Amino acid sequence: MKFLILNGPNLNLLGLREPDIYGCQTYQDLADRIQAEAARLGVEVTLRQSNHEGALVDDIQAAYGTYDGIVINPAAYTHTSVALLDALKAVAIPAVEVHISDVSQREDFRKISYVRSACIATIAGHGFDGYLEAMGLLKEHLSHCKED
Ligand code: CA2
Repeated sequence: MKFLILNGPNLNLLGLREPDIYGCQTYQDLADRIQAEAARLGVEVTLRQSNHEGALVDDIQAAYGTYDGIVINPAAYTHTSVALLDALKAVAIPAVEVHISDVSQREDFRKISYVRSACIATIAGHGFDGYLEAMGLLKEHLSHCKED
């Protein structure tokens, strides 16, 4: 089972600013935790981060036929991007939307997610654990699919 873990703009800056919202740990710490969880679950993961909407669309398109699941934190593009929504719908790979912070408790514009309707679940406000929960959820979802 192969998962693509996609992170959007500015998430490469984790740990450097706004620790009250995003915590003190860095993007590399996140990557290490994801790799450790992948080993525990027995799945393969590829991590990608981009500050560019088109590059994220390219990554989603390229996932078709290669990856079984996508974990995506589109960051600010969550609240603006029809392009990411369309790409997720086009490839139809089971995807889970993750947010480190609880977007439902922040500014109104963060309550809107364009990608949500293309995802099987949204996990928000669980910090880095949300990514690990998303991987477990995808694994469970895909195992059920294979039984059908
Ligand atoms: O809570 C999340 O995971 C977000 O997707 C993070 C995005 C934000 O635009 C979404 O509304 C919620 C922002 C990521 C920026 O990350 C930073 C990391 C360190 C310093 C500054 C920003």
